[in-house]
Amino acid sequence: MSLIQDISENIQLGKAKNIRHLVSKALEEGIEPQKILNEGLLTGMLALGDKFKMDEVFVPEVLVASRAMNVGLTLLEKHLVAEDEPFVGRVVLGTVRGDWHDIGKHMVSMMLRSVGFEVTDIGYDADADLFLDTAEEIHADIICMSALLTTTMPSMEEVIRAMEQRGIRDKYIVMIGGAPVNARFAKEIEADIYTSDAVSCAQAARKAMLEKRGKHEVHESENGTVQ
Ligand code: B12
Repeated sequence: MSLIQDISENIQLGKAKNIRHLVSKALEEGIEPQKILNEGLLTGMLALGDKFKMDEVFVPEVLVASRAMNVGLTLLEKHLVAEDEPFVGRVVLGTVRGDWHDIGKHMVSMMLRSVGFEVTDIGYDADADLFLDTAEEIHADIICMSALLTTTMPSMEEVIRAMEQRGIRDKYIVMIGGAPVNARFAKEIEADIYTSDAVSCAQAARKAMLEKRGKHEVHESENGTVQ
């Protein structure tokens, strides 16, 4: 069995210690971090997801696999996240109220940091107040919400409605994502941006920040405050 297949198998078995060892070994052998992530860790997690759907495995097995997955992601982090990217902006990132899925969020965090964002991760099961208090506290530019359950998608809308109630809707760019979310839902709840994966999330966030900066500068010079 190849090292990559071994990683995928050990994710499915939830063997965090083995994952630590195998991912380190794969890196030492010069295997691309992106390949370890996509073909090893993610392939294993998604294969287990299929077994979960077919009732061949249950929540406890998936939970231990998720822990092993997050161990692997943490090991890959310093190889995937460039340290020297210039600062682009601040993001508050969390999985919404009622939802415990955090693997996709972990990947989104890594990719945002790799293009120069400072990310404050508020964890999972995060309610509207936690998102908004944190955004205000750290002077965020973007609020990023993740949901993996159809039943927790309405929690995303709660955050947007709470922003309106606080009169701060226009202060932040709102991005949403996660497997059941789509562009139509984003439009429906008036989120600004939806993308389907962590890489496109980081690209779209960066583009949105550059546009926001551009608009801000034009607006300020129209008022004569900035030359
Ligand atoms: C792991 C897992 C769990 C673990 C989570 C542990 C953890 N630490 O995350 C545990 C065991 C806790 C769990 C529990 C449950 N789960 Co679950 N789980 C999964 C599983 C197998 C994998 C999810 C995953 O990590 N995918 C891999 C990541 C990388 O993908 P991702 O999250 O989609 O993220 C990518 C993109 O979506 C995007 N993205 C993510 N977030 C964001 C945010 C932004 C802003 C942007 C732009 C993009 C973006 O970028 C990511 C990377 O590219 C899925 C099955 C599957 N195939 O997805 C089921 C699944 C999500 N679970 C499901 C269910 C039903 C449950 C339970 C209700 C089961 C139960 N009976 O108790 C509970 C709910 C618990 C709760 N309150 O949250 C269903 C959801 C069905 C639905 N449509 O609602 C699924 C689809 C399984 C199934 N087929 O039935 N689960």
